[in-house]
Amino acid sequence: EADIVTIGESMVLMQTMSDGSLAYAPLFTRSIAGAESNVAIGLSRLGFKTRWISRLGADPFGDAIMSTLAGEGVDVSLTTRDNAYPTAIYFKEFKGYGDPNVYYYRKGSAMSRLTPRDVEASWLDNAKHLHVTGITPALGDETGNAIRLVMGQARERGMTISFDPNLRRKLWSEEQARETLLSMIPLCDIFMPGLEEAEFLVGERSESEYGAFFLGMGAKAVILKLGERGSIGFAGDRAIQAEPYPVSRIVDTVGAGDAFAAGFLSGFLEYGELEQGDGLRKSLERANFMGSLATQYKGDWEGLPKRDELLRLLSGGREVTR
Ligand code: KDG
Repeated sequence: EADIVTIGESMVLMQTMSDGSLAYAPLFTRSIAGAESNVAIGLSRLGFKTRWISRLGADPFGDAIMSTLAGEGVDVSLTTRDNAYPTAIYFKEFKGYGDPNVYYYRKGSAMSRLTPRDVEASWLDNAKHLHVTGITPALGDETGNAIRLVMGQARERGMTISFDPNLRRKLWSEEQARETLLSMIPLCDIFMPGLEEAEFLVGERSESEYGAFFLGMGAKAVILKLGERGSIGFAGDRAIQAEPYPVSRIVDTVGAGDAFAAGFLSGFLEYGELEQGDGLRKSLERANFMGSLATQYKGDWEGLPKRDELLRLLSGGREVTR
C-alpha cells in the first residue's frame, strides 16, 4: 500500500568540502540525491507511505542509495538492480552563492536503460497518487516512453498524478525538452512548473495567463513556483497566491523544488479538494515553507522536517532544543 508512488533516477551526490572550482577540490562528502527520491523522503518524513521505483547498478553506490532511502522509510522493494549498467553520480560545485553548478556522470546508467517493456503493473498496486518529473524523459526516449506509459496506467486506475517539469538543460536539447514536457501536461492532474520553466515552455506571459494556458491543456491544477515571491495555485476558476517564508541566507537551491513538491503533495493528500475549501491555500503554504527550508542546507533533503516539526514551525512555534 502506498499514498504516493514516484519513479526516477537517484544518484550518488558528491559535494566539495570547500567552495571553489571542482578542479581544485581535494575533499568531498558523499550523499545521495534525485528529484523523485527527494520528494519521497520529504513525504515519508511527513508520515506518508511512499514507494520509490528505479533501477540502480549492482554496485556499492546502488547499495548506498537503497539503504539511505530504506532508512528514511521509503519502500524500495520494487526497485531493481542491474548487473550491466552502473549507478549514476553527480557533483555539486559551490562558487560562493546559493545556486551551485552541477556535473552529471549518468549517461548509460542503469535507470537510463529503462524501457516500456520493463514497466510492471505492480508498481502502482494499492497506490493513490503518482508523482513524476521531466528528468526521467530527459534520460532517453525509451525512458520517456516508459514514464508516459506509467502515467496512462495511473490514470486508468483512477489515481491522481503530479508532474514537475524539472527542466535540466544539460540533459537534452531545448526543442526536445519543450516538446516532450508539453506532451506530458495533458497526462497529469497537478502541474508544478517554476516561472522560468513556464516561460521556457510557452514564452513570456503573465502569471495568470500561464495558469489558464496549462489548465487549458488538461491539468486540473497548476502550481506556479515564484521563487522568493512564493507561489500561486490555479484550480478551476480560482487563483490563490501564498506568501513566501523569508530566509536569511540561501545556501543551496538544489532540492528546493522537490521540498516544495513534497510540501504541496502532503497538503493535497491530506485535504484532497483543490477547487474549493482551504486545501489549496494550506498546501501552498506548506510547499513554500518546505521549499524555503531546503535552501538552508547543502544537501537536497537532509534539512527536511518531520511532521511534528513542520506543524510546529508552520504555526510559528519556536524550536525548543533543550
Ligand atoms: O531537484 C534536485 C535534483 O536536481 C537533484 O537531486 C539531482 O535528480 C537530480 C537531477 O537529475 O538533476
